Amino acid sequence: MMQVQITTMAVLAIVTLLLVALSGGGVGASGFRRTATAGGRYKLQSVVKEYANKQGFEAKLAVSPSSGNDPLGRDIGSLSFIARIEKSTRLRLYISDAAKQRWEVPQSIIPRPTLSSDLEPATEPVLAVTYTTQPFGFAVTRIATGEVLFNSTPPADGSAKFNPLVFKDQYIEISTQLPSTATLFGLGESTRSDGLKLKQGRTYTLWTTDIAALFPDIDLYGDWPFYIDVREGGTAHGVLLLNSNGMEITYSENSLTYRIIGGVLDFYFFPGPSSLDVMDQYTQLVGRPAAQPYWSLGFHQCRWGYRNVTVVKNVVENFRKANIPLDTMWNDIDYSDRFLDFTHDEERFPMKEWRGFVDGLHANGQHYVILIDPGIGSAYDDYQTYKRGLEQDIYLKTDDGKPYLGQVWPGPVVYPDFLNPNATPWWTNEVQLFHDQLPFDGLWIDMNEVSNFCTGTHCTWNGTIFPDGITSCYLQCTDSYTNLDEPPFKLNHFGTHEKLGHLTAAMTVTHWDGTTEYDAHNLYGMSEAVATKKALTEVRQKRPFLLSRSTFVGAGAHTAHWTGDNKATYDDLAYSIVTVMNSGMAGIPMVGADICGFYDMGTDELCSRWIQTGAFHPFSRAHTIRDNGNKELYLFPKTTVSARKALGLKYQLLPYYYTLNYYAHKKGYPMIRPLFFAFPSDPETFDVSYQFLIGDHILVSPVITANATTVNAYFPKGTWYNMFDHSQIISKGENLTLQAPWDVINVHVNEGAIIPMQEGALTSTAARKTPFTLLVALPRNSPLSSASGEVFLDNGEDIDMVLKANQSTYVRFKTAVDNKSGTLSSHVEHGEYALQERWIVDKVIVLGAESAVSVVDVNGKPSQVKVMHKEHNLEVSGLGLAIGKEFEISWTFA
Ligand code: MIG
Repeated sequence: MMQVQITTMAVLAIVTLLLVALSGGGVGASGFRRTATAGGRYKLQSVVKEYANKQGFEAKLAVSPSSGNDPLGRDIGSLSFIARIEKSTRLRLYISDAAKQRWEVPQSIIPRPTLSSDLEPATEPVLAVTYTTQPFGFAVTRIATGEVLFNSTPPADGSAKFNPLVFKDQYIEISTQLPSTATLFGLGESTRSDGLKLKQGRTYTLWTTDIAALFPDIDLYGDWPFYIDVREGGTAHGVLLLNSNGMEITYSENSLTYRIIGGVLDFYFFPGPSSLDVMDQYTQLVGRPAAQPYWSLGFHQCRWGYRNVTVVKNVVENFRKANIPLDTMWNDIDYSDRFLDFTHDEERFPMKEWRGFVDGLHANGQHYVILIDPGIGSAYDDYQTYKRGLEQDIYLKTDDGKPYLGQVWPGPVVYPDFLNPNATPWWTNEVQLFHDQLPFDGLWIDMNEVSNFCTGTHCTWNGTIFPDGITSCYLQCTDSYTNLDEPPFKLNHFGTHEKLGHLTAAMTVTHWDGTTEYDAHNLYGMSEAVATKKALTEVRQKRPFLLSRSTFVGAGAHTAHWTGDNKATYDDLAYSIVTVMNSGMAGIPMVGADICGFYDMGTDELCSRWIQTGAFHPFSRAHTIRDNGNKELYLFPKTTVSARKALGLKYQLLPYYYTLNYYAHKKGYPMIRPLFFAFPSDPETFDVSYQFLIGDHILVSPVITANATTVNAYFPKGTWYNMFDHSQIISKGENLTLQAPWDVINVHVNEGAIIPMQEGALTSTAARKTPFTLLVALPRNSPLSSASGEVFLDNGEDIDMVLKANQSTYVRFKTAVDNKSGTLSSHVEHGEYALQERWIVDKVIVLGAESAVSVVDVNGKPSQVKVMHKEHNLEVSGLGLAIGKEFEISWTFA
């Protein structure tokens, strides 16, 4: 048996040592062992190519012994195994049929290096790969520590039970050993009944499904085959399986098993070592999250059932009267004529009045978003969008070459094939034609799993026009199911092992190039998002905003996301906190839940709690189903109070959120983060599911139970200050009970942070023009301390979000304090833009300033600023300093 590794010589020594240590027959601490296990199906036959600089190799695997034709199909006889160090921080391991090209995620969906792309010049790799020849298995090791991160060979001591690699046409199985020191996060999308970290004994089904998000623990709208593994001590790595086929991933004791119904094994390993590093490395491959326009971080109001322009006008007016911020008004399908995309009902939404309304929103610095569905109504001769699509030949087809017929709101529909390169120009033209009439600011793409009210392979329509609101199937379907609809391995689809084509396009339906829905199903929403982002950018020539229900890994590069159809219950409120963090970890950081619940009315108290939480999610939108009565925030007295408070703070924090948006775009960092992201060496944080961090520094501890007046919350070690009253908590790293009567949301900033804030306002457009306050948080009772923070400023809607002269400004703030004095200074990059916008820093609040202050100098000179010292807070106001120009404020303690 042979062990090979593909790294530099220095590394070779370390790895060899590791293997030698294990070859004595014992099981290493890492669980890696060389002994062959019976029942292995593949052996490594030969290494056929080694890349220069030990950057990888290609090998042939041969089936041995074959399992024959078992119920899951025949083993593929010969496989290629390719290992490539694509970068020092990215290891790719690829296994596929050696004889035949199999389905892979198209480059148009995730552009990335191919297997024959040139490798980047060799640098010190962080990860090494080793393999066993028979049964074939591979292991990925962190070179610096020798820790094994992934190991597909079953341990001989039986400490984990799984098969070595199985590779058939419609069934691939691969597992990894996991030590007890591993904690896993990710693998979505699903609503989680049991919190954030993955739980042993659970199976995660990845198949995009139109099912209400209120049902936990089953396949949901998105497909995110990516996890982060944080090991004891806090070192993180990420594992992506880039495969769009349906799969189930089972987390068992000491192992994780993938069962995949097609495609290839295309693993990418990202070494971290921090979770933010993992996000950086992962989004560098799948796509950096899209820059979001400034206004999209404000509050959004939506509902299904805003029947006419007057109603929506009144809602906007009522928000103003209630003094609750509102940036963006939405319309669901209600505006459309017969539910057809890019049409409007002239009676209820007369174009002149409707356009006047949208112009009015714009004049007031507000925005407007409308919904479209992918199902293109095919029942009407006068529907030009449908006809133009037919002419362009861009619909999904059945095997007889006809457009595949499904049914959604407009009745019979056909579905655009967004993988077809001709679909995007057609779609862009439709967006353009409608935008020419009504200048909407964003698009909401719903139902793109893709949803179908019928199940069938070949469906026809008998000409009856359906009554409004029919969700049962009215088409006649004659079904000829194949092993694509019913593969030998049944996914736990819909939580009931339904056929794969259940309430979606049939699996035999084909795309332009012959690709089947069987392979591409999970990419439908993502492909629509790619096309829609392109269309919106081209049409508006501004930074696009779109919201997609269905997503795939990398969808964050194109779209925002919401957690789907939840319910007005405390459980659903709790679920939303977890799903929002999971979406961020999937690389889709612009995310939120339907505030106050989609189904059911709920209570004032629940809605109050929900806005207290939802206000702080990056995408903050209230939405509800049409069957519900009105439930806008201002209709409930308690909710109104909470909304003013929570959104009031969110709006003050918009510069901080926007800077997080910049980092999400630049580095893939989630805007909302689990606690372990910032406190990885504190293992208590791994179990915190229902609190979240805004960036690294602001902790939100929401109430998620009825009738509560307190909340139990975990505070990592350090000093934390309440964002509303600046009261302090000094935590040893402990669970604390905080006061939380109905109108209180606990939001705390931790030591070491400088938070850029502005004054609140009823729109982000107005808030953006106000003076800045810098909130500095220092540890209590520590004579020497420091804090830092930053702000990114641009006009909030340029297509590119980059640091560039005259277009944007980046400022870093630093505070250093000893027991006699303190300074706050700024370092400015490209200040011209901020100077031109005349932004000023007017106030500095230092939390944790132990004594009163005798002198304040600004830029080295005594100044006439107003100074207040109360308990541990120092407040300096009347500064009037241009944020675009470097400054230094210093003070001496009395
Ligand atoms: O079949 O457009 O999740 O937010 O209000 C329901 C109507 C279709 C589902 C979305 C929901 C939206 C609704 N849509």
